[in-house]
Amino acid sequence: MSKTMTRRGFLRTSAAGAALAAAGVVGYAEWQSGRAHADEGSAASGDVKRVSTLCNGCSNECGLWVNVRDGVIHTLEGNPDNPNSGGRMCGRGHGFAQMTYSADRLTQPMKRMENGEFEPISWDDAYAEISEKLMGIIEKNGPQSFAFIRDPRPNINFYAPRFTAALGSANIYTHGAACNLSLQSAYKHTVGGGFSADVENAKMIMFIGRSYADGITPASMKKLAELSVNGDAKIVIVDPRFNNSGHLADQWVPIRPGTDLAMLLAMSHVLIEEDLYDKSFVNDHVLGFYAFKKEVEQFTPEWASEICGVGADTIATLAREMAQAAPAAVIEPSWRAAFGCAHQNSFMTGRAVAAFNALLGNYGQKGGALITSSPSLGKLPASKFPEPPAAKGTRVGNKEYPLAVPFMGTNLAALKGALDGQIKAMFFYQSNAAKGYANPKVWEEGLGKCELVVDIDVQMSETAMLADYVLPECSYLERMEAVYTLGGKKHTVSLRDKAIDVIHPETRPADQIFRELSAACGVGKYFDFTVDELVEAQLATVGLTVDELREKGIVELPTSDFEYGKVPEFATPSGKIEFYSVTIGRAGLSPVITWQERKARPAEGEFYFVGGKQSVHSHTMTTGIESLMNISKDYHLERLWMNASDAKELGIAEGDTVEISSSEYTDKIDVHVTERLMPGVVFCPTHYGGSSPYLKQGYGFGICIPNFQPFDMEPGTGATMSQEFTVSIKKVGA
Ligand SMILES: Nc1nc2c(c(=O)[nH]1)N[C@H]1C(S)=C(S)[C@@H](COP(=O)(O)OP(=O)(O)OC[C@H]3O[C@@H](n4cnc5c(=O)[nH]c(N)nc54)[C@H](O)[C@@H]3O)O[C@H]1N2
Ligand SMILES: Nc1nc2c(c(=O)[nH]1)N[C@H]1C(S)=C(S)[C@@H](COP(=O)(O)OP(=O)(O)OC[C@H]3O[C@@H](n4cnc5c(=O)[nH]c(N)nc54)[C@H](O)[C@@H]3O)O[C@H]1N2
Ligand code: SF4
Ligand SMILES: [Mo]
Repeated sequence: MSKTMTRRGFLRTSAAGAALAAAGVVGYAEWQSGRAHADEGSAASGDVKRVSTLCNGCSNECGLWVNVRDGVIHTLEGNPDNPNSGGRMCGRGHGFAQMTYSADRLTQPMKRMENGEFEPISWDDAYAEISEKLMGIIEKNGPQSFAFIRDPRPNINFYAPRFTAALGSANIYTHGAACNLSLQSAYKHTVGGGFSADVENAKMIMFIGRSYADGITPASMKKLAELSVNGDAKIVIVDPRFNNSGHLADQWVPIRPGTDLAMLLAMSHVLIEEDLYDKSFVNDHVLGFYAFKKEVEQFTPEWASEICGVGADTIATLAREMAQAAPAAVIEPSWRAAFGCAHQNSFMTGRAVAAFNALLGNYGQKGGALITSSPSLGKLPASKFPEPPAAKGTRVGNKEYPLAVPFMGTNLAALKGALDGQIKAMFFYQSNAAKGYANPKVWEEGLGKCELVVDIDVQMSETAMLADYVLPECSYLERMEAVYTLGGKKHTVSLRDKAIDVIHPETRPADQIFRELSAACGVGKYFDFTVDELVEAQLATVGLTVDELREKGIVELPTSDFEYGKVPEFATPSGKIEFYSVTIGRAGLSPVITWQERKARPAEGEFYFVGGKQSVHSHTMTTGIESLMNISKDYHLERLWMNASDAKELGIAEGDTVEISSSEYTDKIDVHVTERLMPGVVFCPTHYGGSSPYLKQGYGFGICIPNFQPFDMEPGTGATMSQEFTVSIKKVGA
């Protein structure tokens, strides 16, 4: 059976959507006119309320206040008490609220028919059919033939693992393999977990392929802007591209993609060779320093310069300046593009970042690298609400990729499992895996081999198009969820609350979907509670009631144990920062931090390829939002960046169309000629190239980067290696 959406199927379901709209459901246009109406009669308009909730435009989940007039979302404001938003919202947050009123939303459960087309199905029938198929698959192949992949947010982090465990499967994954699995795993095995940079107090800060002004979190952006304007701190951006944070920086260090490790090793070489490292910190808190010292003897700035393209003097000077500013000097932990899941040496690059910070002795210091705790919440009383036992099996992928952070795992192992017949049923929640976690044609093949694919989404994403059943969740403004906690220097709790009633009567919140679906699967006893009961139990241990939290929106807890100057505990096997790791050695990788090449290197005439975020979009999911896509279209944000000298050589001018090819794929795209990118590298935003005809705004606009990426996984972690390919470029039109 073909799982590719047919044009006819698309038209038929649009007709179903139109029928709903005709039945009086509010659409985007009606929302706008409703808002205008509410504005006109603001004094007279009856019901005005302010609801505190959390944005769902990205994983930052900023706290916000929603102003609701006459039951319609009117405006959104950042909640000033929220450490993630600092009282601000980004453009995506405002734009994404329109999802609630989007005409492209899913409004009813959909089922793929024998002929490959989607038809509406009732919830009861959907639950009955899904549970029968799922339980049949599990009975025949065992619970380990079922896998669940989700974007990890607090609410689904409660429901999805519980559902998976209730069915006896250990195969629960996050999207991490396509985000920051490599570096989070590196930090876990080197310093015991993630860390943050104390931006506001830094005297020198280096960003390696991390741009606060593009991959936005409002609070970080505000801190960086303040540091740049008010302070005398030195801000360094290491990036093949002069990204938008470059405007706030003191120095741009262009570097060849996937070679940051060479520069980091050479900077460590300088600190050790010139006796500039923090000896007492290293003595007390580092394991394997002498093995590392011996290793980096060979990694001189001259050696690194040949590989990464940064001048040897620049490398040595940067290392010395960092040492001089230490301990208020830090390499920011970064997030995705450079070494979150990009290259075969991304894990090693993360280790080298953690090690360089250790040489500066900056852990726990003002302006350095901070390891902080998070608040812990109460649990549902097991006596009243039975908890499923932990699954007996080992998660698929854990054996081959033992270094992956356990919370994340590698979802690509589930895909491999589907390809080789081990996984037969796959569920997705808020996850467009088939468009963004690895090459889409491999997902299409893997999901095509599954006997059951279920996707819970708010719109007909590319992954939904490959599913057998698509279950429509109501939007984030129409539901209440489990408690959200934020750790760090301060501890806070907040709530995603329901701002308005459900607009489309046949959409449901996740808690209801899991309660009903688990009952259909015969494991309903593990979900026999309401979301209110869950929240109440979670808040019990922090001494808050739901109403108190609702009223304040965000509540700071008095219990953070953070203190500057206190060296944190390193949750590694040795309790020290491990420059040498037995665990990593056992996994078949070098136990000591050392040099490792990237895999794909351009042949003569080819280019390195780098991707990155744009401030107005989140991954793939905002490309259905009209107001955000209008910005992309008006400013041609989809274009491929190319250095002016490269363009000249290839006879390419601004706006020309080129053919771009990798080993996997060829497409066409217009070029933006710029000096903001080093020669030999091309850059493209990651958001575009939508292929779901249901999402009309983004359909066919720009290129989809994962199409160009071979299917491959990083050794040790199983991350996707999103930039391990090179491209050739040819002008095809002016
Ligand atoms: N092509 C491409 N791939 C990428 C990236 C990229 O920018 N482009 N970014 C990478 C990174 S850094 C990450 S973290 C991952 C992110 O990967 P994902 O978390 O999968 O992010 P999206 O691709 O935006 O897909 C999110 C899906 O959730 C759906 N959704 C939105 N709101 C809701 C909701 O309230 N409920 C439910 N049930 N569904 C909802 C959207 O419609 C969409 O289909 O992707 C990685 N892969
Ligand atoms: N606007 C927006 N903001 C977001 C998100 C979003 O989708 N949109 N998603 C959130 C999420 S989940 C994530 S993971 C973060 C991502 O946040 P970031 O990791 O900061 O995001 P990117 O823009 O992907 O990458 C930043 C820079 O890395 C550079 N780069 C690429 N390869 C290399 C390399 O090999 N070496 C070096 N030194 N630089 C390189 C790119 O040129 C780019 O300018 O953003 C978060 N915030
Ligand atoms: S950064 Fe923007 S999109 Fe993300 S949660 Fe905050 S306001 Fe929403
Ligand atoms: Mo991410």
